[in-house]
Amino acid sequence: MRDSQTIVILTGAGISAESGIATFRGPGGLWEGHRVEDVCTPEALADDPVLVHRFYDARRAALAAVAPNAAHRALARLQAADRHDVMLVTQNVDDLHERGGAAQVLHMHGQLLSALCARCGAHTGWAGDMPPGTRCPACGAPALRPDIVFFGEMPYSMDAIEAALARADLFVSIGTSGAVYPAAGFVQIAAHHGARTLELNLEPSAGTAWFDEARHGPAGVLVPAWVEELLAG
Ligand code: BJW
Repeated sequence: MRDSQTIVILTGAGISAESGIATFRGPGGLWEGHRVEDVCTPEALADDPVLVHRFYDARRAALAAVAPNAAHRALARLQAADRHDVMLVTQNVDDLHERGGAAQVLHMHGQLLSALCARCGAHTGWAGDMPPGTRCPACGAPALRPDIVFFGEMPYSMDAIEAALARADLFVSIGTSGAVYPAAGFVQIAAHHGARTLELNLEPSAGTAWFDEARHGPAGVLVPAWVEELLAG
């Protein structure tokens, strides 16, 4: 393996599963009988704001009871080693990469610990509950919502991510089902631009055939082993 590669890493719910956060499409993926596709839409927020805010209040509160696992820590070690140019992109809205020591993380689907003002667009750090009608600290409008990218909304940092995918030597997808776009299409973009592609997931994802190599097993085992291999090379 040659030195100083540009590496783009995409993580999904599977990397946080061993920390005790349920994945979306696996066992325990339903919340009070609702699919994520029914709760995470602008229409659901407009029609039943109490339900949507309660869903995110519960998930925000649950962060206090979980901790980063060996996979989060291994990716932080890879960044800290500074041998490679590593962009870490996560679909996860938890803060386990940061608490695991990652120096740089792009949260393309938003963050539980942030609030977005639907009126002025300000982003504000947020730790507690957020009932419908909570006032924005920036403009005062009663328009705060979870800072989460709902279905039909544009994920964050797409220009930076697409630019990194175009110059990547290696693209690695960890713990994601490949069910949700645009993230599910990153492997094709990276491969189109000449990157080698690697999947690390519990089981073959929907896009597994697009990857040059796929390793299947728990992230807490696969990711530290891959990082050690990369840093030893
Ligand atoms: C383990 C493990 C262990 C378990 N170790 N692994 C028709 C066709 C194509 C696209 C569309 C379409 N209709 C609509 C769309 C677009 C839509 C979409 O993709 N819909 C699909 C459902 C079809 N996408 C959007 O609307 C997005 N916006 C958009 O497209 O804007 C337009 C655009 C145009 C051009 C360029 C760019 C954009 C927005 C998507 C927003 C997603 N939001 C959510 C919820 C918010 C966050 C939150 O509340 O947490 O994000 S949905 C949910 O799914 C969440 C996740 O980030 C996302 C992905 O899920 P993830 O992470 O893959 O989890 P799972 O549960 O699916 O999989 C876990 C995996 O881990 C499994 O494979 C397990 O095996 C594995 N695993 N344990 C390793 N221990």
